[in-house]
Amino acid sequence: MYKKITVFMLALLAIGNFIPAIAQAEDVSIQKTWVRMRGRITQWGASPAFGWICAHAKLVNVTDISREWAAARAIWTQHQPMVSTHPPTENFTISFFITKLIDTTLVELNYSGYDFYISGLWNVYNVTFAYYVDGSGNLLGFSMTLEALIIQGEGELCVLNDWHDFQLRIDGIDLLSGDVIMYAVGQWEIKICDVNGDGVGDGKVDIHDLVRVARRYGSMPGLGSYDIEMDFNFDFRIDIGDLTTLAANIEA
Ligand SMILES: [Ca+2]
Ligand SMILES: [Ca+2]
Repeated sequence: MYKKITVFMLALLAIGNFIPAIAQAEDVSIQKTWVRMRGRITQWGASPAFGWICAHAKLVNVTDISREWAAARAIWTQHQPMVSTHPPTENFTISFFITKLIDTTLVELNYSGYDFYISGLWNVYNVTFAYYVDGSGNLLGFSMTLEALIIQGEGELCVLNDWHDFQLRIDGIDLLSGDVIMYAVGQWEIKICDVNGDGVGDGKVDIHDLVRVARRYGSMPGLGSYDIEMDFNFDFRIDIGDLTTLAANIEA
């Protein structure tokens, strides 16, 4: 009998120890922060450059354990703007550079003197498009060549001077830099396909975003009003693939 009581009391003690653990589990705090940044590339090493960079990130903190996600890509040329206001009248080529973050090491706000910071591995390519047009400026066809310059190079995107400037350092190429033209940091979800209102978005993906992307349908670097922010699959063309992605994300 004595043994039975002892066992029962030990069981109670064990339950007693277990209850606070459950109570603590209910105190889990989850904090989510979304970041969007878009910049204009103006400088590549000592030379002027023309292009854009865009980055999205999500920082999640679950009871002091951080998890991050980030996507970033950039496109730039050395000699010519990538947007054409008039249809081309003859065949032409355009050579440009692109980079894409392919693996993320660190994503932080207010880190080491920077307003926003992403480090990771980047691929860099030199891309050349040859466009064939008729006398009316209609695109008859094109060819693309892609030359890998850097594969999995270590690099970091740093936003500084109170979100005014950015620098993109990638091992093996010169420093890219320019101005931040838009950024958003919030506790609400910033959706990649929310691109209306000059790219700032309005918090939801709907017909307004679809119209904005559809207006750039068929545009490519150097041809029409190509916009990296709306080239969701980053295949250098705003086409049915991007519209399909947007349509799949439209909210009721
Ligand atoms: Ca929208
Ligand atoms: Ca595309």
